[in-house]
Amino acid sequence: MDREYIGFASLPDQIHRKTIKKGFEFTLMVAGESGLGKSTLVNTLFLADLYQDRVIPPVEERLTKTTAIQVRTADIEEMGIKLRLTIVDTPGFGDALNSEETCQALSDYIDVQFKKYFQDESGLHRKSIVDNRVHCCLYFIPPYGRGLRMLDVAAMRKLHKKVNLVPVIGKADSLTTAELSRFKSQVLQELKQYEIQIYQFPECDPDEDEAFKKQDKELKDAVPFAVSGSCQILEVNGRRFRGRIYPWGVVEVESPLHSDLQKLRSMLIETHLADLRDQTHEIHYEAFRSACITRLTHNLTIQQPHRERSKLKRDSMLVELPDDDNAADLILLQKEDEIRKMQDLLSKMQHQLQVQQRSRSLGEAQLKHEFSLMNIDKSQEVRL
Ligand SMILES: Nc1nc2c(ncn2[C@@H]2O[C@H](COP(=O)(O)OP(=O)(O)OP(=O)(O)O)[C@@H](O)[C@H]2O)c(=O)[nH]1
Ligand SMILES: [Mg+2]
Repeated sequence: MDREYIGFASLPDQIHRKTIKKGFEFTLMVAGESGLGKSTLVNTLFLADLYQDRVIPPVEERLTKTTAIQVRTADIEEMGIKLRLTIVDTPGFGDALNSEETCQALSDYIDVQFKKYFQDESGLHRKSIVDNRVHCCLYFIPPYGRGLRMLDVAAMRKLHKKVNLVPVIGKADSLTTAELSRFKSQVLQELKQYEIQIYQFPECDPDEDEAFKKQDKELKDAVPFAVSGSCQILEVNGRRFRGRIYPWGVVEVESPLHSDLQKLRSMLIETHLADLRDQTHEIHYEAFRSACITRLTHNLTIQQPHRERSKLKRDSMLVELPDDDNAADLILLQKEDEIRKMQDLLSKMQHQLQVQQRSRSLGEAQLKHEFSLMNIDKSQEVRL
């Protein structure tokens, strides 16, 4: 057959088709002070809409206070593309002490998902891993006050190296346009000042068309997204929309004039879903994974010659670890244990081999001795 090409040019298409067939997984977490509208927003943003074809209980306007981490998953299919969306709604905190505890629980949740992925990745069923890693965390900043509170700074710093942190200003309908603009600049400046790493939008490809570039710029300029949520559908002049009624008028939460909700939604689902997933895998998960491997290798090197001393050393290393490395500790100890078991098995096998070899050579020596007693040398033995 006369072929001018090998055929791998179709590889990207094949991979693309395979990924599309398999579908994507995306997990979004919400965090922040109690009563800022986290549960309302995720219901507004995704669940209420995503469930539109399903039979679900009606969403109440007044949601109850979230008291534990709630994980909800929806399988969505749009134009043949499958998306498994998981929302991790979390309890809001009230004071500094409470926020520390809650953030620890959120940090642990993220670590547990990383740990599960790490185990699955090194296991036998690597092809069918379910990716439950948290790909994005919307951190809710209260609209009142003059900027970030220390409580928010501490909470965000606890999470920023583990997850793509996207700051949002909750209940933004309580701010005027001018106040909002000032508040956004203040928040951005303080995020920089306190060295909080928020999700960095990738640079827009210069080859992209002008409309895309414009949309990309608008999204970047909207950070921190000012959002208002509502689970209530209003009807005005025959037009139905999601909104909030006030004595002085109506807030249309999906209108770009009233809230950044639409921008946030398109950033999460339409434009940056793949990048959020990539950054989770390449930056946050990689940091977790390499920390695990470094510690594992370190422990193994010091373990061999002086078991007792290394145990002490390992214990002291554990004491030195920051709190949020607890999950990494667990996985390391588990892996260490497995390796120790394998080493024990190996040394048992080696011992058995040595015994077998010894008994074989002992048998030979015995035979030689008997031959010598019978006055037969080795050459005769061969001839016999
Ligand atoms: N003004 C205004 N009120 C809102 C908005 N979103 C939610 N609310 C109201 O704020 C109250 C609390 O909303 P939730 O969504 O339960 O708040 P949460 O952040 O989940 O609270 P926790 O579960 O305690 O952490 C409810 O009465 C909502 O109707 C908003 O965008 N603007
Ligand atoms: Mg809630």
